[in-house]
Amino acid sequence: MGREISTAALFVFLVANLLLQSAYGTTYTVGDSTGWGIPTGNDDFYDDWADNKIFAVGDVLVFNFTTGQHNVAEVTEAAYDACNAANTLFTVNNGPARITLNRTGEHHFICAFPGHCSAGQKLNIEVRSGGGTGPAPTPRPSPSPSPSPSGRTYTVGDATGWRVPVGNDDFYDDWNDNKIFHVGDVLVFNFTTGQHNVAEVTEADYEACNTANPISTVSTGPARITLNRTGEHYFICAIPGHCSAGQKLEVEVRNGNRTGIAPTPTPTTPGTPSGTTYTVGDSTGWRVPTGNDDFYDDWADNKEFGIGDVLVFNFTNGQHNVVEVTEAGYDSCSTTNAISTVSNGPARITLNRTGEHYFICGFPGHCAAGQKLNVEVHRTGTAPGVPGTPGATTPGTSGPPGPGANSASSAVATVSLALFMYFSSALLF
Ligand SMILES: *[C@@H]1O[C@H](CO)[C@@H](O)[C@H](O)[C@H]1NC(C)=O
Ligand SMILES: *[C@@H]1O[C@H](CO)[C@@H](O)[C@H](O)[C@H]1NC(C)=O
Ligand SMILES: *[C@@H]1O[C@H](CO)[C@@H](O)[C@H](O)[C@H]1NC(C)=O
Ligand SMILES: *[C@@H]1O[C@H](CO)[C@@H](O)[C@H](O)[C@H]1NC(C)=O
Ligand SMILES: *[C@@H]1O[C@H](CO)[C@@H](O)[C@H](O)[C@H]1NC(C)=O
Ligand SMILES: *[C@@H]1O[C@H](CO)[C@@H](O)[C@H](O)[C@H]1NC(C)=O
Ligand SMILES: CC(=O)N[C@H]1CO[C@H](CO)[C@@H](O)[C@@H]1O
Repeated sequence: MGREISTAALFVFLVANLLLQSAYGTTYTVGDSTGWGIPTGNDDFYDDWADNKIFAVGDVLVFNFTTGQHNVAEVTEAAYDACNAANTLFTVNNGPARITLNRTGEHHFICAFPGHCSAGQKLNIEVRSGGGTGPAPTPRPSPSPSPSPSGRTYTVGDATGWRVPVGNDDFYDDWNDNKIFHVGDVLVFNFTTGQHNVAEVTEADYEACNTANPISTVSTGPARITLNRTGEHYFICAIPGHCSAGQKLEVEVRNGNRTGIAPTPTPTTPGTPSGTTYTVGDSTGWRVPTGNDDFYDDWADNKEFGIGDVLVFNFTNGQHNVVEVTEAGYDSCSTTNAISTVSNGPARITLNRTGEHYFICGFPGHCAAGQKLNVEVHRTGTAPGVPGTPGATTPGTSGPPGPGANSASSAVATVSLALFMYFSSALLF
């Protein structure tokens, strides 16, 4: 049964894929002969490149770069604007990278190598629903259904950035003095990662420069912090000695909002059922297990995961990270084609799709020593009494290992996507 389904599914997929490729997929080499690198003399090089092009679902972008010198990461709009590579949607490390445009709307790509994005190695494109390179029948659709609250952005300390002030302990007080902050505004703390960080703390901890119980800490600079609530906010650098030397900022955020900003700027993801939160490894957290290579397998063993559930990987920044990888990457402890990487702990990862999920630590040797987790997510949440359909995602054992080792569920998912893309494109004619 399983073999019949996956064979039939594979056939349909191949046919659909052929039709798709022959009819629609245009391949673009990003930057044409320049390829994907830091542009020289023109920060807007990739904007200019994209300017006169119309992209459609099924088109392929080729990012041509030398492996190890650049990479390509898809990021959110906010991360694109800030050149923040900390939470990419996915990263491809091997060039040339072929990326198929699977969905409509804005796509934001950056090079995640330090400094590259801010020097202009970034690309923002809009993808239409289909029709490839044919004449464009419709005007550009409105970019995004979710209105991005456009608060004012302040760089804390202006050109000085976020560091221990010299000669004036009240430097950040002075900076802040004549400013009025509103909900939706963004503070950019510009600092060198590893030399400073920014922690939000309570008033008492601010006064005492106590770094022990921060409300939140961002270790990757520049850090963009959206002011989400009214009232006083207290920020310090949690590196020893920095706060008491004046690297601290207190701001008051007002109730009012700027013209055109919705009162509640950042609603939670719509349609996501509130799930169960699991701390991976419980009190052990996420680290190289000692004495039991199967520690994380054992941890996951008696648990049922559903869409909307959250995995918290608790680890110390710089000592571990968490990388979602393919089954092959998991088996071989390779991050070469990572789906996503989170470098800041504790990392909260929402389980967005059914099927198998593979997480490893990307630090050398950690995965091989057992810092890896494989979970299966069922369609339904973890509400008691709702049966899952475990047979649908059991990896096939009938075929030989190798290129066909995809699970039946991912084949079906791929076919569904291919058919959806094919039929929705066909409807245009
Ligand atoms: C990528 O760039 C290299 C070096 O410029 C070139 O030789 C190669 O043909 C390019 N590949 C693609 C797919 O454009
Ligand atoms: C597009 O979909 C395919 C098949 O699901 C997937 O392998 C690929 O990573 C997707 N590409 C992007 C850019 O999401
Ligand atoms: C952060 O500081 C560096 C070095 O001073 C500067 O080059 C960069 O433009 C600043 N970034 C932002 C976002 O202000
Ligand atoms: C603002 O709200 C968003 C969404 O709830 C959250 O992810 C973010 O961390 C919040 N920022 C701050 C500074 O609290
Ligand atoms: C993460 O681990 C640290 C150190 O073991 C602990 O103090 C903290 O409470 C843990 N955080 C979470 C979210 O579990
Ligand atoms: C889940 O979906 C949200 C919103 O699309 C995205 O920001 C997040 O990265 C996704 N998480 C995973 C693990 O794919
Ligand atoms: C809470 C609040 O002041 N909301 C206002 C935000 O701005 C919009 C547009 O100016 C007003 O309509 C809201 O009343």
